[in-house]
Amino acid sequence: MLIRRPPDISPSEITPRSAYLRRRDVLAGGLGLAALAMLPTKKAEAAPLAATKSPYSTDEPATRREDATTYNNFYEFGTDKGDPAANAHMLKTSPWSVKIDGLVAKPATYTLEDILKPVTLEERIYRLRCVEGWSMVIPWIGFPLADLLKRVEPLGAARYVAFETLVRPEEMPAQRGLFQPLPWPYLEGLRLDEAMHPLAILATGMYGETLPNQNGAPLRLVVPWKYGFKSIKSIVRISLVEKQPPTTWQSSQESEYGFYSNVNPEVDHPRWSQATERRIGEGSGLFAKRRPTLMFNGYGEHVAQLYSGMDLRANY
Ligand SMILES: Nc1nc2c(c(=O)[nH]1)N[C@H]1C(S)=C(S)[C@@H](COP(=O)(O)O)O[C@H]1N2
Ligand SMILES: [Mo]
Repeated sequence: MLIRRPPDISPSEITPRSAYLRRRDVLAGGLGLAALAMLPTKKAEAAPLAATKSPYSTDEPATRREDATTYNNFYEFGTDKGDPAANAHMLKTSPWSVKIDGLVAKPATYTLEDILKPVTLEERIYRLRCVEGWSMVIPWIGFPLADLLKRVEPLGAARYVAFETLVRPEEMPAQRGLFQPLPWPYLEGLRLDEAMHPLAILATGMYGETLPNQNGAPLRLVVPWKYGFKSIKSIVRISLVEKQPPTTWQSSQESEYGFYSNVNPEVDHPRWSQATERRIGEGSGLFAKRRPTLMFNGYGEHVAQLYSGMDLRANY
């Protein structure tokens, strides 16, 4: 038998934590509780990912991993913050492929391994600001979205990038319920120059390990200067297009969520202010400390020039 060292093992062969936990259940059934008690109690998290440090990282302290993996928005698994952590183990993330099509010279359907082979993974510690008024600091592991887009060679007519999450009702409970919180598939989009910006990454990991399903495994977008909902999870399709593509939140509530969705403390959501935010882990309820929300979530020195001359009230 061929014994392979870790660098030869492809990401899809690494046992996800959910599969590990299911295996524990099987073991518990077969061996009885006494035997289970003797199994190592240390949780086998997904394998560590090697990543280089990035100058784009914030030096703010990271949110506790426990909070970032149990307080989530991933409506395919339910609308409560705890639903994704409770249900996302049902999602089968391997094998995984992403179709890249539209206005490109080299359309392709890449497996996750194809996508990761040529890239250098970096750790990017970014603030994530949800439109609901809370924020986190998450050490992502990923690579620039631009690296993947360049591989398929966008044509001159391409002006926008459309992203799609999978539709798999057997594995995503909110896609089969009577109450469907959103239309599926979940859709997002960026202007091509936003997508090519070095701050926009595709993440495959966080906290030094492969992404937990509830955070968007195996591949999710992270656009740190925009409200969290732009950072679409579990991506299966990326299309380069000429016209501004529809996005899920815009089509479900046009007056509340625009295409740009840049973090902007000066433009209120119609039902609440966007001037401040609560950092998850810094108290709750009446005692929650509120921080001022920063323009472009604090990334203005890098991205403000993308919007020079634009009215950011009209293009919210
Ligand atoms: N497919 C999909 N992607 C999604 C969402 C979703 O419901 N479905 N929620 C978005 C919202 S509103 C936020 S704030 C972030 C949350 O990311 P996190 O749970 O990793 O913190 O994911 C975004 N990506
Ligand atoms: Mo959000």
